[in-house]
Amino acid sequence: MLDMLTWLPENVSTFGEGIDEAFAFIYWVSVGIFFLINIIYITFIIKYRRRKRSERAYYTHGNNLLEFAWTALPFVLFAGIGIYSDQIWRDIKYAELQPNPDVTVEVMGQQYMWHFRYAGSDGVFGHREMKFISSTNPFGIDPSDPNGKDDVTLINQMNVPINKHIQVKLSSMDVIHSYFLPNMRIKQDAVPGTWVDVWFNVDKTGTYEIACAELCGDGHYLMRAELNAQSQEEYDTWINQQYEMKLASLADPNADTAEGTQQDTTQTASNDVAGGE
Ligand SMILES: [Cu+2]
Repeated sequence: MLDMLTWLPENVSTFGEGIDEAFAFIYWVSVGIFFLINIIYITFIIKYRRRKRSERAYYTHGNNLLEFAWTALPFVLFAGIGIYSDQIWRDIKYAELQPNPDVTVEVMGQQYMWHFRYAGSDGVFGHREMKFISSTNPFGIDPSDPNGKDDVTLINQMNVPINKHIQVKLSSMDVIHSYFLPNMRIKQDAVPGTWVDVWFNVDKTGTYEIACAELCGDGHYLMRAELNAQSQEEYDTWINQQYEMKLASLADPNADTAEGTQQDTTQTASNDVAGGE
């Protein structure tokens, strides 16, 4: 019952082990201190109880050695945890230490869905600006930039190849959301008006949950997407299909648009995930 660590979802991230070790270390230190404090507490209640009705309370002005000890010990403990976890944290969070990306995906949070954007077949993201953001243009892609025309956008579905450095550029178009990938050991706030870089590297194919971890309104619980981690071949096939659908929709704007089709399949897929739990 004590071992809540088994509640953690499967780790499929290359840096997840470090996070889990730090988590376990802090968890067991807390469990140890919890029992230590309660044992001392109960012992003292019994040992120093009033035995006779006539017994008077006795006051002390403290003990310098004791006070020094219970100030110094937590200081050493917290400073130690800080130094230890920074070794893990820096590789994940420090922008200048992030590895060169193999794939870059832009992620935009919106009440209550996630938008994903891939550079088009030209490999270049079209210029974007906050002022162009609208319900039909969640990333604010500049309509006058030809590079943006073929960019692929998806709702609630993100595909990535395994064993590759995935760079996520994260933002929000309304309120603060939090991009949470439990299996990747990633949780990062998405803040309107600013872009934050996040990276991960999945080492196992599969479908994983993407959730919003910041209470963002009454539909917060609906804000889920899925991450499909694929082999490089599968991913290449998938992204090429996306390029083709996008180019087809550009050539014939009246045809059933690629985006519409993607939305439909995504909807079915997320229902399956939700129903399976
Ligand atoms: Cu949200």
